[in-house]
Amino acid sequence: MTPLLTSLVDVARARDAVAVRVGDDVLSRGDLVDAAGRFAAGLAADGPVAVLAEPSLDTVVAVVGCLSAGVPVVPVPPDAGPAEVAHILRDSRAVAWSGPDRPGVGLPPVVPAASASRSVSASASGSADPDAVAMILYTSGTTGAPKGVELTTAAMAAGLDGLAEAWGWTGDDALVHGLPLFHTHGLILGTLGPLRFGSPLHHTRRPSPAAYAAARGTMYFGVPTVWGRVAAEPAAARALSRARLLVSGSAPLPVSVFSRLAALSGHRPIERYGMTETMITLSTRADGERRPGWVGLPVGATRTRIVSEETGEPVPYDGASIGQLEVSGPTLFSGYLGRPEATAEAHTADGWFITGDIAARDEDGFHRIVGRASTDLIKSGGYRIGSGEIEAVLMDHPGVAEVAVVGVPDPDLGQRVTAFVVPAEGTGSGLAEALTELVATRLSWHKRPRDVVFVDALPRNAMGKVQKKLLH
Ligand code: MCA
Ligand code: AMP
Repeated sequence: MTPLLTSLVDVARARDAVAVRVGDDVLSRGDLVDAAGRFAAGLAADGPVAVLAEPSLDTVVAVVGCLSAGVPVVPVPPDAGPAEVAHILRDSRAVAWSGPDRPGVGLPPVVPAASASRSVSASASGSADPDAVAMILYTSGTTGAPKGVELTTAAMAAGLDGLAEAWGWTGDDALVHGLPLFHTHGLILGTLGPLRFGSPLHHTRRPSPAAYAAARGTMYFGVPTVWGRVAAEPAAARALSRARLLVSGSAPLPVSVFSRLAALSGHRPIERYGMTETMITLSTRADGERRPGWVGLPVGATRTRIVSEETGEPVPYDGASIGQLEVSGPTLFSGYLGRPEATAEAHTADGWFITGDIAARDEDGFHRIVGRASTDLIKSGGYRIGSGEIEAVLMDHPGVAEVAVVGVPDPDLGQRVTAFVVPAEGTGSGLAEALTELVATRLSWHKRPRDVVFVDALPRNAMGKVQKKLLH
């Protein structure tokens, strides 16, 4: 088993080199290993640790500390409201809390020890069980509260190595991004990746065009919303011409953004596709074709197949025939924490993971993502948001008689969370603002409806089921 944070194993080499920079705060390789060792030594129990995942050096230290101690990390979104935080803590059975105190958390804080009794370099070199769950990421489904996706060290390592091979990612790279540290993109690819390959990370706190332009990196990560904003600021986009690779993922990159970015920066962006449950499974390559609207070839040992939704049979690989995308390989999650039925439902009888995305593949193995099978999963700004969890919160408001939440196309965010509401009788003004506020404070800021549309009735079919495709 290759260690996960390989670059930290031989930390004596280049102790003073920069490992991570967040905004203006910098941590050297040596200081990161020491601080993570003290964090690990301060862990009183062996269970999962909830880490408030603000973009900060403290978050990086906590994550590396947990990994080196062999306890699962549970990243908590910093904008999560009390209901969402309570759900994550309860569901994950976290035993300790890392980060600024929050009302209602009720877990003992991690107090780093005065000295490191556990060696990060030793654990990074593979003493921890590669098949043990190392990370639990909470992600939305079509119904109910977010589920905990269990990822092993082995899955994360395989996922990162596949990307290194596809992108030519080495210790000579310097990575820049400003993505949240509670999802696969910003945390596993964007933080553990640099620590595995020894390429310093510069996290810009926010993924703004100005911050990307001011940073000096060889490789930049962004979600399509970020690239759309960069492409809209020609000076910022031109400043990225000195980079080696611009990488887009987490949602579809509009062809117009691809073209504009290419024209301004001289780089045709790499597009890659993945899921919290699977790591990144498809990507174009640094040394290969980059085709707008297409997400490329299987990464590493990943295998894909596309099956007809009607017949369950494979569709022809002609670039046009579409079906459900299924994947298998060493980067898959080990299950939804405590939900064996949901885990089983997400897999075929022969063990392939059903992504829920609709795709096509051409004769050369290139893949194109066409959309999602369900209207109940929304992608807004690269965040995956389940309509069911938002509907449940909105139904709790006395002013709401009926509600349906959908993603409406949006030029900046890809999709905009939109709530169609049948108001209860006698409801006064200010309801739209109250509903937005309710979701923002109970769940997360990024899950709040951007629009609330009042309607007399929701469109329903003969069975009484809301026809979300008619709402836009
Ligand atoms: C933000 N604001 C707030 C709060 N949070 N105000 C009050 N309370 C809050 N809690 C304010 C900000 O200060 C800002 O105001 C305004 O809201 C908008 O903030 P901004 O961050 O620009 O938000 P946005 O425009 O809504 O978001 C765009 C974004 C964001 C920055 C691109 O959506 C984002 O970070 N997306 C990344 C999602 C991601 O990483 N997904 C990966 C999932 P002002 O402008 O006045 O300052 S992993 C995955 O998908 C797989 C595996 C994969 O393939 O990668
Ligand atoms: P999450 O688990 O939050 O990472 O969301 C995964 C979902 O994001 C996938 O099921 C896709 O619907 C979407 N997604 C990720 N990358 C891409 C991409 N490059 N193109 C289109 N959709 C994407």
